[in-house]
Amino acid sequence: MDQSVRSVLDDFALTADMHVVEKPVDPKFELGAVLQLRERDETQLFTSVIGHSVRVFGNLLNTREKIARGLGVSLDELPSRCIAAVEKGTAVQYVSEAPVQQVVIDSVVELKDLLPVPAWFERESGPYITAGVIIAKHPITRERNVSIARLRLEGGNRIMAGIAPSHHLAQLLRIAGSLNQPLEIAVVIGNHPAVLIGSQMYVELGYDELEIAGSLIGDPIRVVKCKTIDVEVPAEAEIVLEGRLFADQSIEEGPVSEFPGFYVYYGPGHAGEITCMTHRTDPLYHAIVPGYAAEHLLLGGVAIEATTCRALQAVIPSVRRVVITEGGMGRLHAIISMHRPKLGEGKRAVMLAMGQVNLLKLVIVVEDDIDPLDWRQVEWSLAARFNGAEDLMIIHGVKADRCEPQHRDYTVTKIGMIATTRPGDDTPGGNREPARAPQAILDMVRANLNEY
Ligand SMILES: Cc1cc2nc3c(=O)[nH]c(=O)nc-3n(C[C@H](O)[C@H](O)[C@H](O)COP(=O)(O)O)c2cc1C
Ligand SMILES: [Mn+2]
Repeated sequence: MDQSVRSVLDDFALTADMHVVEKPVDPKFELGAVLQLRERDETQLFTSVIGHSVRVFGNLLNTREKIARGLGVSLDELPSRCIAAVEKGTAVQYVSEAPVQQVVIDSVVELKDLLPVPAWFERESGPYITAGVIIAKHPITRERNVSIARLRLEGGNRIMAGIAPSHHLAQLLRIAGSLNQPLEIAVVIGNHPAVLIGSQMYVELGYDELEIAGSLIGDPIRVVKCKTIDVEVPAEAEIVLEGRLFADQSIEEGPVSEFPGFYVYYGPGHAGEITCMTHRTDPLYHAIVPGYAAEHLLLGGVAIEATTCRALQAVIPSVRRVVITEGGMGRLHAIISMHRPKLGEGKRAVMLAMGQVNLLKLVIVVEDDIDPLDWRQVEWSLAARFNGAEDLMIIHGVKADRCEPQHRDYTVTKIGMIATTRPGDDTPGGNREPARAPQAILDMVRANLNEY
């Protein structure tokens, strides 16, 4: 199958899920503002970016429907496909010729001239590459790691990478530093949805996220060796930057936006350089709004759902599904759907989920007779099946992630809400027996509803 993101854009265009912006736009703030104001609309393709010939697209995977479509599955199949991909990867396939190497620029003088990298928010101190999938190898085992981290352009060929210390990429950089080596990185821009989603899966260090990507689409990801470093990249991507990060050099970041939609102050980031760029003859540049915006939230959310659901199901088989909500910033709030949980089992699921994902702060457990993606139904569950005296969990002073917007000294209060039916409550004569027409009539009408 075609593993290019341009094939996905073409597919979206067929159903008017893509909009072409011909009006010239400034990559400084203006382009980002359009993407943000059209956060949940069609995918946007900017054909005239002031000062650049490279076209830019954004809001690619800004709905669950588009993520599913990009992976070639239905919306209903999306969760199980993601879980299956984490369970069993598909090894990459090595090729020697690659569209992403149609053009090779082996002396990078000024990145700002080469690429239309947007400046996003007023108080950030430079333009950021936000959809760069960074591929690096463990300095000793040579195992591959694939993840996204923001890269700020520092002038010339210099970059600053903002990487959470716990992420694998940061771990690899520390290992390289202990060996007095730089860490070679390939920054891949313009990726197929499978690579973007794969890059977000919470798996162990040493696990190659490109294998998850291959499994997501049932097709091994074709990779080609970089021109100047010992790293392989998806052959059908749009643009690759080859370079390295230096463990012993840092650059102060200043205010930077995060997924809650606020500025945060992380202090110094890692310094690096880009020394070679390869790309297709007419490359497309992917820009993801790096804040509280649907594409950023959903990419992480859909991946976190899969790994969390898998971890819960391993110990609580009645867990059916985990949804990480967009309102909860794609990181902080989860809905767990369970099939007729035993008394107390919902609370156990909440504790496991919070143990699994550091960021989770509010977890609501519902039954699998309602759709966890439909907030009206979740709220109905809270109204009908939740009793604050017994079903509310409040856990004070839990260690919080640095991104938690409410943290005090890096701790936060975590909340669990169990909105499920107590065993026995819904039996005939109980006070939560559902009122409905006879089942046979309901089934008959449902089957023939379009005749009425
Ligand atoms: C659009 C987008 C931007 C991201 N930016 C960053 C970032 O700047 N820094 C970071 O540490 N993680 C960032 N992430 C999250 C990581 O890519 C993600 O947690 C990944 O699973 C980490 O993988 P690793 O542990 O293999 O390095 C971003 C994710 C997305 C979807
Ligand atoms: Mn990893």
